Amino acid sequence: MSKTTIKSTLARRVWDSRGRPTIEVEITLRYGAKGRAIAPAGASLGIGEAVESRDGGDAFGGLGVEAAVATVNGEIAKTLKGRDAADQASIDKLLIAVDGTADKSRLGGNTMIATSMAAADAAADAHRMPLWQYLRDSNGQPAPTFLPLPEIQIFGGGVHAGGRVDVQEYMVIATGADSFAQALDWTAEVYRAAAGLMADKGMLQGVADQGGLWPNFNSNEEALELLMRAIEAAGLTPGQDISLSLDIAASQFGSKGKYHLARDGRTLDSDGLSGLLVDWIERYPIVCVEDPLAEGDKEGMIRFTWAVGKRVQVVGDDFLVTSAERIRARARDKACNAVLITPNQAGTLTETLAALSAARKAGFNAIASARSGDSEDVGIVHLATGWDIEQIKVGSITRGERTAKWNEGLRIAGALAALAGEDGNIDGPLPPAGTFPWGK
Ligand code: 2PG
Ligand code: MG
Repeated sequence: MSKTTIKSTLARRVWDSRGRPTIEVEITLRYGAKGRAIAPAGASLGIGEAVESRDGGDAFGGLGVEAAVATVNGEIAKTLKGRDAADQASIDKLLIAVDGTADKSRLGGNTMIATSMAAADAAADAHRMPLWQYLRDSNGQPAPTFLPLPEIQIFGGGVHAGGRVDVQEYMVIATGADSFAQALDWTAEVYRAAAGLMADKGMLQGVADQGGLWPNFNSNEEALELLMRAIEAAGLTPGQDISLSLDIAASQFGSKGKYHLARDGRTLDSDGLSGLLVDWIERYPIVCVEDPLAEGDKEGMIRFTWAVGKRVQVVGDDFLVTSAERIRARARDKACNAVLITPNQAGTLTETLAALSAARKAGFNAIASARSGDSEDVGIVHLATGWDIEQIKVGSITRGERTAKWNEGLRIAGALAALAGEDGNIDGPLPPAGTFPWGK
């Protein structure tokens, strides 16, 4: 028996940011240390993601998690009792074995990721450390030297905004910022300026799923134009201080050969969509494009990456689904050059870390990501910092489930400074020069 021996595992049904049920798992260890985690949920799902356990039926549109809660309180609690929460690989291996499916559909990816993360959180608590620090310490690594560079949504779109525009996320990256805190400051000014410009035109109509402004635009490109004006109105220089990033989430409006841009009233083939995006990249300071083509359009992804991959991050989200195997295969094909690391797509922490290692071997940059249906859980910020992930994406700079993460980043920045004897940058240093294609 050690201080990280699992005594009990308990699940409860809680709520996510879309007002949908989700599962929280709480693990208690032998001498009272506790950890917990809440599963997030995506709206734009990749085909290869771990499958969620949802009850079906009438209640909550079929999205209930009673079965998942019962599984944790019964089968999983029994399996984990007496196991070592500090041995993450064994805990996750057990969960995978008990599930027994290739897509995690028996226990549910939501059930598994909440359990897996809760175990890590409990082990950290037993060591009286925040999770980011425990992740380092347990591997004998020194304290992190940077926080992830934020990628922050200004306009929502796609399935996060009822299809009002086709592009799913219009984001900014503070490519000129000197610190994590400054990146947030600048982005908050851009968000405020964008809201002001929208209000002046009578276009301000609330927010989308992740707190980005509602995309009340007449074309997909109009959002880019307004974003440029907002950056300038905030007194910042587009392309220097602040650059643009898009999540096209192309699988949501098309597949190989046929992409229907409803807002623009046109249908493009793979090269047509690629060409449109390359044109935008030439005319706007876009440094990052996620899922530019559909997850099944590998040839299109290869051609797009060949065209812009030297200067732009081509990020696989639905295209890679945080799978080590897919990252390896698609890196060989040169079908993208960066990866979104989204733990609930993988289903366990160990598999998420394996995906990150595969990305490192492939020379890909990584972006830790929350989901569009999220909660006050801040685990993703701890993983990003503890694992040296160089970027993070958790939605906009509004709404509690988003600010919970940014604010936790600020706390971690303070903790890193304290560890460095207060001499460090209390605003949170960012990854070193040479990390990103844009130079800083
Ligand atoms: C994405 C994510 C997060 P969702 O596509 O990148 O923004 O959205 O959680 O709906 O898959
Ligand atoms: Mg995405």
